[in-house]
Amino acid sequence: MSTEQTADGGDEIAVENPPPGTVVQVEVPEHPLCQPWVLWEHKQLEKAEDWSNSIRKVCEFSTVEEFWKYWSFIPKPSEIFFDGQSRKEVEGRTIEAFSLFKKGIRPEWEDPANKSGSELSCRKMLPVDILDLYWENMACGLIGETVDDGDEICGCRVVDKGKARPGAKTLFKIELWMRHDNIQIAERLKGRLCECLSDGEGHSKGRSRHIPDFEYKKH
Ligand code: MGP
Repeated sequence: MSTEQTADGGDEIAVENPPPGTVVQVEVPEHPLCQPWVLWEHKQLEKAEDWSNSIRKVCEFSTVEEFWKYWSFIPKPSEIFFDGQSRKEVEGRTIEAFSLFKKGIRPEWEDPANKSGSELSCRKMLPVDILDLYWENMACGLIGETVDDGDEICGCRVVDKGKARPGAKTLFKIELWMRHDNIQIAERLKGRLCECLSDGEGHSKGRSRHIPDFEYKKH
């Protein structure tokens, strides 16, 4: 028996002298996340409709591979949020926010994990490609546990705050929700979050870097 590396240089696999020309099927174990996460969508509410009706669970995942499998099928904010002309419908629904939360925590203030918590939020007219980048970087930073070194974060949201009438300005909100109302913890997480968000944001001529500025508030 010999061992070979997988194409991505990852885990070694055992190969037991296959005859030449044989297609060898190998099961490479998936890479578990520290904990399972759930992605939610929030549809645009009709007037007087209850907030909790706006929330729908989209998927849950507990490995890196599952995350990317779902992520590549979920619309990017730029594909559906207000772009200065309209919001785009997804299967008859207009989505105005996505939330990514640890499994077991609903993306609402009323959940016991959020009730006495707080949030960092950044409300900005970001170019849509930067919005997509921030959303993906934030998701990866949370599920990869690079932003939080404890269990302070409950989840995050990306919200379309545009007025959704032709000609109106685009406006988006990025939020990080925390378990506690503690400004010192929030400041620490904010530093790491800002670093994480702009990862991969190139400088092109005539375009300055977007510095996300976060405000802290208790729920
Ligand atoms: P928001 O999207 O958090 O925006 O909530 P913000 O910054 O509070 O206000 P705005 O000026 O941008 O509109 C918008 C509205 O959605 C709130 O005023 C609530 O009516 C409702 N809402 C939002 N959240 C996150 C919750 C929640 O967790 N629970 C309930 N019950 N209502 C919520």
